[in-house]
Amino acid sequence: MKLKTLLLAATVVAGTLSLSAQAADTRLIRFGYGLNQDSNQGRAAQVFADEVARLSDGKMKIRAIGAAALGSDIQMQQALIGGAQEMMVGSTATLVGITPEMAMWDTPFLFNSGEEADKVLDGRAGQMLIDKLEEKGLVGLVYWENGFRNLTNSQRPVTRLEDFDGLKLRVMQNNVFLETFQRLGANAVPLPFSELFTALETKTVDGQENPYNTILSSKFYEVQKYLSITNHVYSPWIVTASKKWWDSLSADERDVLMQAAIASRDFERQDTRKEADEALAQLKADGMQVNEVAPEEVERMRETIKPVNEQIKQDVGAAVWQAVQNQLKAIRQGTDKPRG
Ligand code: TK8
Repeated sequence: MKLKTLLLAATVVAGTLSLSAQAADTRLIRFGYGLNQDSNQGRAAQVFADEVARLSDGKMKIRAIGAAALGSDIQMQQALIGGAQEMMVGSTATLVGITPEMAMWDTPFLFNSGEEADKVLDGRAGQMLIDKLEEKGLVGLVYWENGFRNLTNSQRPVTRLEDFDGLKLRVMQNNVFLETFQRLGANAVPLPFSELFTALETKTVDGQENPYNTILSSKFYEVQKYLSITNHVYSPWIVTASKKWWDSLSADERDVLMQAAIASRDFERQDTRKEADEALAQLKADGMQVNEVAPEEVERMRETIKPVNEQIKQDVGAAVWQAVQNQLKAIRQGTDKPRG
């Protein structure tokens, strides 16, 4: 019995040794994401993978795995926290269950442009929220652009506040989105993105909201007739790593990942903005009926959902809320000083 235990222990030790020897040669890193490979998310994941290979002379290898093949955003976040998966990119909105402060970015009509979002996300406020992830077992690297969200549905063009009445809309798994769309009069149904296409196709829900890029790359135009330009919120994506795993890396390895993440971010924002401009025309060509929403109707929507801001303020705390508002004020007055 004793001998058997000893032998077993020896085998385990040998196994562990050969595993770590292998790991020292090349580190295989699984990087999961939710959209298709042929999307702005997929293209930027590939840039990240290429940069990591280049900067590490091939010693670190990213395996980018899209289409939620590793799970929904929320499932992947749990895998990262537990150490079963190394990295991912996904919506900040789906992180709110773990880090309530992330709800800051769900504030309707917070940013007026992508450039404003870049400054705040890459600035002090963005970093404050990244820092909050650590105690939850995640390491935040950079924010990518998901983009300004617009509404699609299979029932009718949404041109006035009243058009939301009774529309069954899928929302992200997040209380701010749930409350926002309930206040607008919709019947809001939280669902993971990975289940969305089928839910639209089978008419389990009438509609959803996402940037033009995603409406195109996820082929929602095949199952949605109407696209209403609401631009109701700017969504970031965030690149995260498992803290358990991150803590096992050398300083050089972390440096490679951080540098590659920044390169992927800069590529992704440019690529996404360029695609967004072209995507709207493509969606029209694919048969979607597109309508703008008159400024006074946008204003009515904005007023209707204003109380949501009070809830967000409470959830994220005065320090975060004020840091964002102060920077936005400075940006709009032309007195903002870039970090670093
Ligand atoms: C992709 C999601 C997606 C988001 C959503 O995994 O869920 O609607 O906009 O980009 O994170």
